[in-house]
Amino acid sequence: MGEGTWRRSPGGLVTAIAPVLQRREGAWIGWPGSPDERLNPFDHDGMHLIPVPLSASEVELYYEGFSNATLWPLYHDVVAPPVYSRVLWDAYRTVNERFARAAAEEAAENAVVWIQDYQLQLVPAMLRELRPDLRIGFFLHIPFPPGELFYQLPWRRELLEGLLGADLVGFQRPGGASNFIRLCRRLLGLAHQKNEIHLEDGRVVRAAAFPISVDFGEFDSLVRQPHIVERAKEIRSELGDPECVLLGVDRLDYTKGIGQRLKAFGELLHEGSIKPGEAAFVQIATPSRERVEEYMRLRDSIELQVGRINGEQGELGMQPVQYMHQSYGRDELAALYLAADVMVVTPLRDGMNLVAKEYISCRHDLRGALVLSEFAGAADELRQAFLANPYDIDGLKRAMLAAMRATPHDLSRRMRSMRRRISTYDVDRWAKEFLADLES
Ligand code: GDG
Repeated sequence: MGEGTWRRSPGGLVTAIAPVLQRREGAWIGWPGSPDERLNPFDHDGMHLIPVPLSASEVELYYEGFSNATLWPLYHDVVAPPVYSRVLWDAYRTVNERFARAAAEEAAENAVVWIQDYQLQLVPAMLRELRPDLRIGFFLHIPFPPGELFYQLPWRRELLEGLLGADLVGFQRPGGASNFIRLCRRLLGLAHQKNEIHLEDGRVVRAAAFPISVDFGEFDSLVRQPHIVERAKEIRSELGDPECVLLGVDRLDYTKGIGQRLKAFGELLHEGSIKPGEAAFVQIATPSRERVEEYMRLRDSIELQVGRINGEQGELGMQPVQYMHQSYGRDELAALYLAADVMVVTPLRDGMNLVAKEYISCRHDLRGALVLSEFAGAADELRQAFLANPYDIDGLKRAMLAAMRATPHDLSRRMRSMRRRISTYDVDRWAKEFLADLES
């Protein structure tokens, strides 16, 4: 494949890791993104990439199956029913083994290997078995569930033992780390002291929170460029220059609470709290995991909901909800953030949520309001957002209205303090702190 044909996959993990890798001289071992493709290692975008192939059936069983139909819903409060299937599990183990072998072959003597996310939870132990000389870190980008949910998993012991192959296991929130430590005690009978888990062979595994962040500087300077400022103005005028632009940006995923925020917005219009033409809601729903059944169902239900709201509350030439099932470039995304008065981030459960932090990074004008779910990891740090429980539609409506009606003085006070936080704890600091802890 030619250099020009590579595209980054959307989503939080890639957004977070790419700048870190570009700044260090590491290699990234990963799946190139299309089935049955065998490629040699290559350099792209300042990164050394080592492709690990997946067959079409592995994409179905390992990626769409065990990763995204079993682990993803289980780890997100079972907001959709997880699929438990031994065939999927076998594929998960096989693919994890392949990644462990690839890392074992690539890593230099005593190198540091940092394994990312729920698709690879068996790799730490498999890799340690092959290469005991390595320093192994693992970071989970999604929530780690409490025992009450994790116990459902037929392979719960195997997953814990897989993670315990690492020297350091990182989570987004302190709650994830303590869930993990407690499970190691209850399920495996392992003792712990504070955040150190003591294994029977004398090894010590640390578990701690490292809240991930964004490249604050990149967004901050991007939105100061004239073409982005211009485009933001253009977006508002294309929307008919409403008083208020509300924005949602998510992968189309059932954990993101897109239906809840649309319901809240629809009710506000219906009951007249928002007047026709006063506000436009732009929902970018990036296509994601389109072959997983729950995602197909979600798409249908969101599109039905959007049609209803527009059909009932719109007028000819004026649709209150602008729904885009498309993927956008960085610049357009930044312009959208800059154009939005209210950013609406309402996941039912989310490891962190980078979109919330990206919005804050873009608002050097100290305008704009963030409505944020209490169930996003980002809510720990962004206390000055308009926090809401997305299951409580009335509460969500109140938060959205409060954000729309807030005074410029209130907004700038909130924004300044949130920007202070994100500019200090950016993605580089996240990586440095994790790696420093791992290497210590
Ligand atoms: C997982 C965890 C955790 C979205 N649409 C487009 C686009 N995006 C980018 C956003 C943002 C990223 O994708 C989404 O990140 P989130 O954090 O919001 O959500 P997940 O994808 O679910 O990420 C999450 C994250 O990992 C990191 O640890 O925060 O909790 O679920 O960066 O900007 N980017 C472009 N076009 C799009 O259309 N270019």
